[in-house]
Amino acid sequence: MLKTTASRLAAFSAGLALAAGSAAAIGAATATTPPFQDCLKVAAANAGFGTQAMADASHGAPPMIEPVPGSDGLRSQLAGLRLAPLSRTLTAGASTTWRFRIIGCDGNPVRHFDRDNTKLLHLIVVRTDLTGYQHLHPTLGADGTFTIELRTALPGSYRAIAEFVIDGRKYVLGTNLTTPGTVRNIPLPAPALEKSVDGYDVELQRPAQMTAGQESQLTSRITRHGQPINDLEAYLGSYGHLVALHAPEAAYSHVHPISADPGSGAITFNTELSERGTYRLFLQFQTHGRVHTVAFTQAIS
Ligand SMILES: [Cu+2]
Repeated sequence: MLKTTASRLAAFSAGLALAAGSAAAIGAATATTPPFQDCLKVAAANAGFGTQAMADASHGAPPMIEPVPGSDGLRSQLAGLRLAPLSRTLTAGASTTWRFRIIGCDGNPVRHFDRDNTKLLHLIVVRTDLTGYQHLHPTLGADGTFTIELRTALPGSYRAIAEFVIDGRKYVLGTNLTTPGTVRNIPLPAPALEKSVDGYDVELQRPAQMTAGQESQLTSRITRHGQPINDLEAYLGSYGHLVALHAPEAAYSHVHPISADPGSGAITFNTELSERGTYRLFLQFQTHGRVHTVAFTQAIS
């Protein structure tokens, strides 16, 4: 708990320093991480993870793999794994080929990943003011190098957050990237329960009180011209994907959909957001082969 708080504070003050000026000087500013761990200790600590996923699958529900503790995306190292970027600098308004590896506790790139929601690795890229959200799927090369074309519209400091499964265990690691230039941070939009995107209106239904560390259900209802949509398509194996990022340090929670009614445009998620304060929720859904992304600011007490 103390370690978590310390690393969040470190990430927060790094964010403040960046907000004050150019993003060019970010360098190696990442959340503080515990020293690299011994492989045997890691294996012992991880023993038992993955059994829950198998139990869920045996009851006919989609397998839900709970992340390894500490998978909040604030760390670049966790449980013997390390997110290692080959570069950290992007270009405003242009595409940059970004490469990274997941280094195992033997010091070599991991080359075998389990598919999770149809993909080998899910990459979230977001500016530290939580604008410019992207959800991407890098290509894995035979040598364990992931490659993705990254395009950032605006200068600033970005978090790249990788979510992946190895040997039935899910991990979330993060790192900082920089798009040099003059940074103008955009204030977080006010909390709202209705947002529109690409001609769709999305209403978020939530309990009046959402408490940090307690499970609650969120339902998104999608309408078009005032009518519930009936053409929701599966995207990455489910009807909706919700990512919650805590402001301002972009601590990551992936939220599982628990039910969806594609004929009425309703998707329900089980959330357990661990921190008080403000979250930015990014909902993605697909219609007619196109993915739509809508974001909500929400307060958690
Ligand atoms: Cu993904």
